[in-house]
Amino acid sequence: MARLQAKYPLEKEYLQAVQEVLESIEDVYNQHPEFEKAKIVERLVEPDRIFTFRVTWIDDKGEVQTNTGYRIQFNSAIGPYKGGLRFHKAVTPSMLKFLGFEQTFKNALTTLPMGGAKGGSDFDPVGKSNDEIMRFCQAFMLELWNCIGPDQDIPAGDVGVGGREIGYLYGMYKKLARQYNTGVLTGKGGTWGGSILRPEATGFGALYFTQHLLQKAGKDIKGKKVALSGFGNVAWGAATKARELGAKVVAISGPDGVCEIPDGITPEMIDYMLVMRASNRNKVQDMADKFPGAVKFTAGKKSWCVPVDIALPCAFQNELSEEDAKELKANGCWCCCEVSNMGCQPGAIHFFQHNGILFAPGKAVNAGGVATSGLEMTQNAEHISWDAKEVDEKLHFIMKSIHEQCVKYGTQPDGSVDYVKGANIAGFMKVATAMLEQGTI
Ligand code: 2IT
Repeated sequence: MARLQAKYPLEKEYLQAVQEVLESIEDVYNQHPEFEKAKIVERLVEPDRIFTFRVTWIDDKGEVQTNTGYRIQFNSAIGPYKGGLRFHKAVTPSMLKFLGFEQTFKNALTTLPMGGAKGGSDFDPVGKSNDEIMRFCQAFMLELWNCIGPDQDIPAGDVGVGGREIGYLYGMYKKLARQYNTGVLTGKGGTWGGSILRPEATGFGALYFTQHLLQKAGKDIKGKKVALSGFGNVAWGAATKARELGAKVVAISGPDGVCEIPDGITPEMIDYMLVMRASNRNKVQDMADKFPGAVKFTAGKKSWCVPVDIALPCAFQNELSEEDAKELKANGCWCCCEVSNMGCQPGAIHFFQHNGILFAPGKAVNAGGVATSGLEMTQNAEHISWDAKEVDEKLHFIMKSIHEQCVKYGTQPDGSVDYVKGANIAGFMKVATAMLEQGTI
C-alpha cells in the first residue's frame, strides 16, 4: 500500500479500493507462500494496460468539443476483459482504475469466465441532446474499436451509458470493423443481439442477493421499508423487484435532493424514472412535479435521512458517509446492501459492521448486471436468444452462488458473515490461482 500511495498519491478512489481488498485478503495471502513468491498482489493491483485517447465531436451549436476517452484492461486471468463504460464529468484514470480493479473480483464471483476492465470518458451527458450523444458515441468508438473484440474485451454500460448509447456505439463499431460481431458489446437492444432482462439485471440481482442475505439472518423483505439512491437504470431495476417482492420503496434521490414517497413507489413512478433518465436533466425533482401529493421533494438531502429498514445505495461511489450510516441507524435501519460500486465510504462500512447492521459490498450485490452480460455473450456466441424465464433462472442461480461464496469465505468464529471479507477472498482466490497457473507474464 505504501508503495502504491507513493506512486499514485492523487488516485484516491483507486487507493481506497485496493486498500479494502488487501486488508480483507491479508490472512489468506500469508497462508499461501506461493502467491507471495509469484508477487501476485504486486501484479494484480496494476492494470494490464490503459488506452487513453482524444475524442473530438461537434455540438449542436456547431462548436468543436474535445473530451478524453479511456479503456483500462485490468486483468485477463480468467477470461477476456469485461466491464462497463462510464460517461460522467468527474471521470479520471483513478476512478476507472478503481472500477476496473473491483470489476476483476466481481467478475470472478459470477462463476462465468470474464476478466476485469472499465472505460469511459469525462464527457458530461447532462443537458446534451440526443444528436450530441450520438455524435459523441460515434467519435468515441472511432478510437476504441481497435482495442475491443468478442474474445478480447467486451464493454457495456455504466453510469451515463445505457441502451441508447450502446446502440450508437455498436452502429459505429459495425461500420468500422465491417463485421456483425454482436459479442463485442453487451447491453444491446433486444432485436439485435441483446439479452432479455439485461436492463433489469443489476437491480433484480441485487434484490435476489438481499433476499439470500435476509434469509440467512432469519428475516423477510416483505413489508419492509426501503430507501434507494439515484433514479437511473440500477435504481429502476431495484425498485421494480423490491416492489414485486412486497417491499415498500419510500425514497429515491438525485444530485439535487431526495424524493420521499410515504405510500411506496408505484409502477407509474417506476416507468417515469426511465423518462427522467432519457431527458438528461439529472433532476429527481421532476418526479415530485409529475406526482404532486404522493411525492415530496427536499433539496440538498439524501435518501439516508428517511426512516427505513433497508438502505440500497444505487448511484455513485462514496455516496454514503459515516454520518449517513449513523443517521440510518438512529432512524431504525438494520440492513444496507451496496448496489453501486464502492457506494459506501470506509467509515460507513466500519460503522455498519460494528453496530450490528447487515452489510454486503457492491462487488457481490451488483454482480447480476455483468453476470447477465456474460449470459448475453453466451447467447451471441451461439447465435440464439433465451427467453426471460431462462435468463432469470440463471441470474437467480448466479446470485445464490455469489452469496454462498461470501458465506464460505466470510463466516466468522461467532457464526456471523463478513460479506466484505467473503467477497474479496472468494474473488481473489480464483484470480490469484489462475494467475499462478499461467506463469509469470
Ligand atoms: O459495474 C458493472 O458491473 C457494470 N457497469 C456492468 C458491466 C458489464 O459488463 O455488464
